Amino acid sequence: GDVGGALRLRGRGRAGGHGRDRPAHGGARLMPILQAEPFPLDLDLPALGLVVIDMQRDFMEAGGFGASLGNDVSLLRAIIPATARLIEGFRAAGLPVIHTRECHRPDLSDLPPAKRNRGNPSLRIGDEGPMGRILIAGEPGADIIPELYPLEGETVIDKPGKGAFHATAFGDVLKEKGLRQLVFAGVTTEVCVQTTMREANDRGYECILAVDATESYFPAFKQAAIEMIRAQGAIVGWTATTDQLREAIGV
Ligand code: TIU
Repeated sequence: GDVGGALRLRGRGRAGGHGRDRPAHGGARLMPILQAEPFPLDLDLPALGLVVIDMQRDFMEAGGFGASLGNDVSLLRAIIPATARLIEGFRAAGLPVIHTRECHRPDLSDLPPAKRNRGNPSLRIGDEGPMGRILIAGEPGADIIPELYPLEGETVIDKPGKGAFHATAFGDVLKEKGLRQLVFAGVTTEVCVQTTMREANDRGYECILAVDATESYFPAFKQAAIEMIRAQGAIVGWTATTDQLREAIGV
């Protein structure tokens, strides 16, 4: 039944509900309201998917790309339980989960020199590290952490950029799945997550950032990203917690 308002019918107070507002199979409603910020959002469950960005060992574990840039990777591990609950919730609701991995071809043909040479990392992309070659497809470090590993049949997008649309099939996959609303989780908030959200927002998707399932190496950057995304009347998108999202999708 209705819990805390999240599953309230749209247009409550009007006579009856109709069409997609009706509960399906006596279960969760197809258009529940997500208690998001900066204001509630009507979800369209058949068009809702979860995008988990780059939860890879290279960003989350010692000896990977994140650490090579001088970051404290332990900060990122705090979001693993919430992210697991979010993924599990989408799976339980029968909604699609799409995973991305930032990585490059072994021959580096999709790695612009400007990206490889950026900054002064201790290990560059393509160099041999303790988890294999840094950010190279097929290497242990480029794979998703075991706690959040994709299920057989879930889409995994390997992407050479920070955004998921650049040089990938991501946009085609979203269209093929009929998605129109995207929940984003993953790392890091202000780099790959925010870039992908902005690209999706420009392509007409309604985007929601799961605030406790995303993290940055810089807490101030995470907070700033959250605030700039939902400012100006959700200029880039909405924000919500894992609990709010799970309630809205009826799990
Ligand atoms: N360095 C950093 O914060 N992030 C990245 O390089 N990639 C992603 O965010 N995935």
